[in-house]
Amino acid sequence: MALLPILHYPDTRLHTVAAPVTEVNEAVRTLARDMAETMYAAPGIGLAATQVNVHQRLIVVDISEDQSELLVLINPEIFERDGEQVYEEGCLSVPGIYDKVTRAEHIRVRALGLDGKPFEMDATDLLSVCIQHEVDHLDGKVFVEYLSQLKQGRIRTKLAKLARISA
Ligand code: QAP
Ligand code: CO
Repeated sequence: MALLPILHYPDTRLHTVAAPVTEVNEAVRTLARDMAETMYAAPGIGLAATQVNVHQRLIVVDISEDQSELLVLINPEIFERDGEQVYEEGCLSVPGIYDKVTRAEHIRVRALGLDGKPFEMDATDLLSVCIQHEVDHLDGKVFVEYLSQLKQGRIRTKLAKLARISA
């Protein structure tokens, strides 16, 4: 097991579009385990491979209170979206920043599991927000890009200052 370093906005590597996983092998399973460990240690409720500088389509999500409901989605595809909800989002790549984002209320998702087998699932509420947020990372998109240019500028300035202090 290993904790992986997380990229921080505005690192341009967060804008990389991830490539599909071509084979669910031991290396992919190890990556999923290390990502779950990294997410739980933070603690967080979702992490995309992009955030640990691996540009493959893999996300881990666990919205349970007690880290008991890990979901690993490989090559996730959201193929239905209905309704709207607003949720105050955060991101392990944008520490200390939280803001409201409007997304679909209900989604249907197709993905491969750790066994390499395809499955489909429904998600609503927080789980739906979390999956949409993480799939955005795989497409090179960070949640702050839904905010106004003014807010994005302020967030960049704040995180650049923090990065200088911790360097
Ligand atoms: C994405 O985010 C998410 O700023 C996952 O200092 C967030 O796990 C989806 C975190 C909200 C839906 C709703 C953020 C931890 C964790 C921070 C996270 C921080 C420490 C964020
Ligand atoms: Co995020």
